[in-house]
Amino acid sequence: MPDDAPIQSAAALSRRAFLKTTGLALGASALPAAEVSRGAQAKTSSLHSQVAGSIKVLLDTDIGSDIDDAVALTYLLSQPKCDLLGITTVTGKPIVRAMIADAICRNAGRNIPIYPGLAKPLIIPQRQTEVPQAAALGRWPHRTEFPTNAAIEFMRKTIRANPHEVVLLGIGAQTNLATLFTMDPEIPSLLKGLVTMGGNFTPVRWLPAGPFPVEWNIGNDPQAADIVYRSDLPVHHSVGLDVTYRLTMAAPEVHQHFDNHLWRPVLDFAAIFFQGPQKVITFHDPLAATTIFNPRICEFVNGWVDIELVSERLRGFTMWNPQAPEARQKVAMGVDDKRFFETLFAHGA
Ligand SMILES: [Ca+2]
Repeated sequence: MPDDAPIQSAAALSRRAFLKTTGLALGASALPAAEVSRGAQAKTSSLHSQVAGSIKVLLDTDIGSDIDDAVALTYLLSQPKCDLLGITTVTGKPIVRAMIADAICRNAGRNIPIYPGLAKPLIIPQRQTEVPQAAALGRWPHRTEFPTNAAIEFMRKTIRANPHEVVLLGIGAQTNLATLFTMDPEIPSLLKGLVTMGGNFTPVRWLPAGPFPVEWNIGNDPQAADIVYRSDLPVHHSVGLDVTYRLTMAAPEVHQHFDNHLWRPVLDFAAIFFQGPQKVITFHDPLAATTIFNPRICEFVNGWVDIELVSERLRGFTMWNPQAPEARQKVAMGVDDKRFFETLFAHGA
C-alpha cells in the first residue's frame, strides 16, 4: 500500500491484515522492559483489591474477525475466579458474533447471557462488516436467537444490580461502551473498573513504520473511544497494541496448546483465521483479559489519554500523556510474556 493511500482503503481488511499491510507489525516487539517505568510511576490499582475472590465480568467483544477474542472468551470461561455475568457483541453482524460466542460457551458447558449489540459506529462507516469465522459455526452447537436491541439495557441493569463489583472488559470497538455511558452517565462510577484492549500508546515508535499509526479497535469508532476515555471511571486500564504485539504463537504451537476439549472450538475457528495472511495468533485481547486476574502480568503507568478526532488520517490516534495533571488512566507499558502464557493456560483443558 502506498504511503499516501487514504485510510478508507483499509475498509475491507481484517485488523491483522490491516496492520500487516501498513507495516505496523515491524515494531511490534520493541518495547524494552527497561523503559517500562519511564515517566509516571507504576501503581497497583484497586481493580485487584479483591483478587483473592471471584470477580464479576461483563465482556464486550467483536468476536469472529480476529481469533484473539475467542481465546479471551475461552480463558474467561476457564478462569475459576471469573464470574462471567454476560457477553455483548459489537461491530458488523453482531448476531453472528453472538452465535460464535455461544458456541464457545456451550462447548464449555456454560449458559452465559449473550446480547448482540450495536452493528455500526457512532458516526463513521463500519469497516468491520464481515464475520469470517462463522464458516465453522455449523460444527458447533449454538443458539441462533438472541434478544434484540437489548444489549445496552442488559449492561446497564447488570451493572446497577452489582454496584462497584463489575469489571467491564471491552475488546472491540467501544461503541456499546460509549452508548451505555451516554445513556446512563452514572454507570462509569458504578463499575469496579473498565479494562480495554485498544490504542497504541508509544506512537513515536510506530510513526515511521506506516501511514496508519491508529490501532484497529479505536480506529473503528474513534468518537466512541473519545466518550469512553473522558468518562469518570474509578479505574480504566488500557492494554495497547504496542504491548500486545509481543505475544504471539505460530500455528504449530497453537495446535499443540489448543487441542483439548475446552480449546478445540478456538482451534477450529483459528483454522479459518490461518487461511488468511496471518500464520500466527497475536494475543491482544487475551492479554487484557488475563490482567484482570493476575496483576503481575502487565506494568501499568498512570497518564491521560486523548483521542484524535479532527485529522482524517490520524482519526483514532491515542495521545498518551503521563505528565498530565489529571493522570488517572492506566496504560500497560510492559508485559511479562512468560507469566502471561502461564496464566492463559493455567486452568486449561
Ligand atoms: Ca477483539
